[in-house]
Amino acid sequence: MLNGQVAIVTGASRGIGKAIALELAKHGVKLTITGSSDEIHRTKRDLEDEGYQDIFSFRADVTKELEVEQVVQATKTAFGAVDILVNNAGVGVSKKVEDITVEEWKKTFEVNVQGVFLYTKAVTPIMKQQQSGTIVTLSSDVARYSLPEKGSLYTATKYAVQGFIGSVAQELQQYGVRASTINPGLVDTNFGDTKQGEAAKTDWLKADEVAEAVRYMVEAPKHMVIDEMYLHPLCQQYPRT
Ligand code: NJP
Repeated sequence: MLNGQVAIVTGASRGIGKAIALELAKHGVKLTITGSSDEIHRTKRDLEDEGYQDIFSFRADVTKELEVEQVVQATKTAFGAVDILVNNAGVGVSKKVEDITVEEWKKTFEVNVQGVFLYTKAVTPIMKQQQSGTIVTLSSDVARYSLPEKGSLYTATKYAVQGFIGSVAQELQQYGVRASTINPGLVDTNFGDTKQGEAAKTDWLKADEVAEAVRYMVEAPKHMVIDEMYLHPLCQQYPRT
């Protein structure tokens, strides 16, 4: 069902984004992948080593409007469409509120919120013209259950993302365009200042499990929208609301 479709995946240098790129490639999706470092080209090479083709990698910062527009236009020119956008790039800051600097506040909002806005804005005219498209944004479980400690900044960005996508979804549904969030709990990656594979993270979700959930969302029949998907490891405690 996804075979031949075209996707842009942001933040695919490693972690969840790289796993999403691999999962979509396995299902025949043509890919544009981005990251802000040259590591993104390694992801392309790794995918090609596994036999996948039709992959463009761009070193492009999600906070820079011009770079975002170039990525989206280059994708449309090369592949003729943009069927799927996965807003995955994100950063985490874990600090007590009194220790957060204004620079950290702005930077985190720029990547986690403005980056989602810029890519969503850039693909919208294309998807409206196509009368189809799916936008999946990596939000977080913290968008419902605020992080209890050192999490105010990160939590604030994901609440913003949740509100933005919730509104965009309603704006675009009349054009056949779907917009959703996926809201994982703890995932074993190098996110923030953590290290993938640490012993304490053995029972956390794995990046490829989140990637499978993203694929399930984009593969849903065109008349069906999965608005949000919350998933978390069984070991993670939640305040249930
Ligand atoms: O993070 P990590 P995850 N422009 O740090 C890229 C959410 N999430 O995979 O720029 C473009 O391994 C960076 O590439 P590079 C989380 O909020 C996670 O765990 O080349 N790209 C890298 O590829 C985030 O939205 C957990 O260094 C930029 C990628 O982003 C998403 O899942 C829980 C960039 C980050 O890879 C992926 O997180 C949760 C920029 N300016 C939600 N800045 C979790 N891990 O537990 C960074 O609820 N990147």
